[in-house]
Amino acid sequence: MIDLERLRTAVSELDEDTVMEIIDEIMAGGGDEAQAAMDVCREGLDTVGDFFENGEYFVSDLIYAGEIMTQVLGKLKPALLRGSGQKLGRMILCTVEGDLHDIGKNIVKAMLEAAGFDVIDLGIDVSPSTIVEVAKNEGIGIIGLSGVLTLAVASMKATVDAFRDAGMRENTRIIIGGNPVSQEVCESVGADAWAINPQQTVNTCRDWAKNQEPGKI
Ligand code: B12
Repeated sequence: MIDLERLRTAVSELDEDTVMEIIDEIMAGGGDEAQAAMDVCREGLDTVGDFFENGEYFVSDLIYAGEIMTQVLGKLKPALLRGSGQKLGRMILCTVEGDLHDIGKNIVKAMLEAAGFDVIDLGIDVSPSTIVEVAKNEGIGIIGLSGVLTLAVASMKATVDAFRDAGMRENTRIIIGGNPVSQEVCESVGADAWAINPQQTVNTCRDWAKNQEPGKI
């Protein structure tokens, strides 16, 4: 039995050796706890954020936490990617303009790929015009926007507005996610849905992909 509490503490204490030891143990045991481990690591990162806010940790610690999580995702990915074998089509995913955080986006990407999406990952700090342009050129109707900074909310709104200004809003489904996102934010931004949990993200996008009218999105 994997000690997930120990994993949570190890992430919050930036104890890389213990984190990797537990992750290796999970993968050696078949990877069944991979999703639970990701959830616990996310909680550990929340504590890292709290320590940063209290002044106990510095930007260098945030960078180190990011490196640890990137390694964790790399190791757990084969287990997270055990997919359904379905093909759900293509969608765009990125972190919005002004925001460089991509750990959450990369987790969501792994889960969407596992579910059967072909994810066009535009990366971080992506401008509204770039997202609209790729959606238009590639004929993509499902867009996932990630952001963890408070300022990401304004970028998400600018992106939704850019789709409307381009006359593409009606044929586009937009889901937003990340730390500052809530039902209230979703409504103020004008997105179609929001999620904090990758599984909920997958369920919403899967519903959209299955219900889309051929040629419409
Ligand atoms: C690691 C980290 C960094 C790393 C990021 C490395 C990387 N490659 O991403 C680095 C060092 C680069 C960094 C930089 C900064 N950071 Co920082 N960072 C963090 C930290 C500790 C963890 C973030 C994280 O990865 N969480 C774990 C992931 C898994 O969670 P998540 O992103 O929320 O994703 C989940 C869900 O939200 C959802 N989801 C995510 N994306 C999507 C997308 C869709 C479509 C959907 C549906 C769902 C979804 O699914 C994911 C899985 O469950 C947070 C603290 C925190 N509590 O979040 C601070 C935090 C976000 N950072 C903060 C700050 C202040 C900064 C800096 C300004 C610091 C500085 N002075 O330079 C810079 C900003 C740089 C920029 N312009 O973006 C603040 C933000 C404050 C604010 N309210 O705006 C936080 C909250 C810390 C704090 N408490 O003060 N940071």
